[in-house]
Amino acid sequence: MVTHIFCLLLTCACAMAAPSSQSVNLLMSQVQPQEPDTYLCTSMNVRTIQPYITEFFPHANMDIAHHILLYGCETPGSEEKVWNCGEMLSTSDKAFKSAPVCQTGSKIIYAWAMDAPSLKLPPDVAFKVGGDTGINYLSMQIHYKNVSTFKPPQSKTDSSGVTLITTDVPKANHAGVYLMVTGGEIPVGSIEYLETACPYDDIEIHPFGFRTHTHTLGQVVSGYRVRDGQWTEIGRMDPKLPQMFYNVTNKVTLKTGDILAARCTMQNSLDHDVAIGNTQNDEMCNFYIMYYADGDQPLKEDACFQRGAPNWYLWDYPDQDALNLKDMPVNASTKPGSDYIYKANSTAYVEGLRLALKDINENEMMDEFLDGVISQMDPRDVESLVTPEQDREERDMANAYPGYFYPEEFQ
Ligand code: IYT
Ligand code: CU
Ligand code: CU
Repeated sequence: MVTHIFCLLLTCACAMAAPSSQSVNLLMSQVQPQEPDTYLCTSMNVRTIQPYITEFFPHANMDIAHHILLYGCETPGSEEKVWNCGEMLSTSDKAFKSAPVCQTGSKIIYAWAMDAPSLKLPPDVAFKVGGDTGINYLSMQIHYKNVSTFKPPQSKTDSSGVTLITTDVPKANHAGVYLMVTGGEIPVGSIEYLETACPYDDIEIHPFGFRTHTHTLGQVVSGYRVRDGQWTEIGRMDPKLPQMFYNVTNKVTLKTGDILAARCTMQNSLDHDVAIGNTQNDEMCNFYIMYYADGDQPLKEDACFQRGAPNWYLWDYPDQDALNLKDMPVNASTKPGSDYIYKANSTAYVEGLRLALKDINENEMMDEFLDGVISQMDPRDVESLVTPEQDREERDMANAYPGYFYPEEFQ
């Protein structure tokens, strides 16, 4: 009996010393940013916390903070308690040193913007940090929009941030984020498509959230899985809406043999060309996929980058048979809830489309004639045959890639 009570006490004491779940605050330490659009970062070493993160509770007010991003870093951007980590390093508040969010190995793991609620990962899913995950620090970036309350006479301070629910009980599935990203540029006065696609060749994963990111020129960002030539939307969003993680459009899985594809539809109404780059005056084209996978094996590759316009469009993807562009949804450049199609019209796009369609026509002609006919003909005659007649050309063009749009002259 005595030992029995002793045991009970012991279990109880152990449970108190190491509760299986803890909440951890990652908050700004009473900062007073003085310039609008200041981006501040603070970080924490993950050795001090339990390794499985299952939930995120934001503490922020949308009148003050425009967005919060939480990153896992291999090494933090700075040793400072708080530093300036803006994409637009020009608005540098002299009170803070400037440094990137992470020095090395950055992975986005949570995003808050405007009215985003708390994020609870699916049951048995956690973001793992520490150990061999490559995540040694968590860095939090807050974009301060309105700073008037931090100036005299109010001189308030800010402690916005995120509370993490962590546990040391291993979860069967781990969460991760896959990034689709392009380079490229958007010519003055045009609508342009920045596109990327990659073969998926890894363990089976289950996407459950997506986030889009562009700066001011983005109109629509959409992402897809292509399996057996069939396109399925993972997510589609107006990037001018809060750039947080939304639920996927379709709960599909990704496995070896699939292709991931994404498009940012950009409209440049400014008076100069805009290229992809790291400041707010440049553009970005990002489609993030938040997923979970069985076990804790990380992906070999967690980003898909292509050069983007004017040098790369989806018709430049090497395996066109597998990509099967004619199944690309026509609403890829339409904002959810609207039916307006943003049709690309840049010179590179129009020229590229013309060439891509010419290839298709030639291939189809070849198929029809290859057996027998061509082999018996004079090569010069073959050439005149594979050059399609005008009306056939127009019909084929309209049927070839429904997800692409034909400039007036093609219609
Ligand atoms: C040039 C570009 O597109 N930069 C993006 C993508 C990016 C994400 C991560 C680049 C790096 C990263 O470690 I995660 I290097 C970019 O900077 N996107 C911003 C955040 O920094 C993540 C965004 O809000 O999506
Ligand atoms: Cu912001
Ligand atoms: Cu950006």
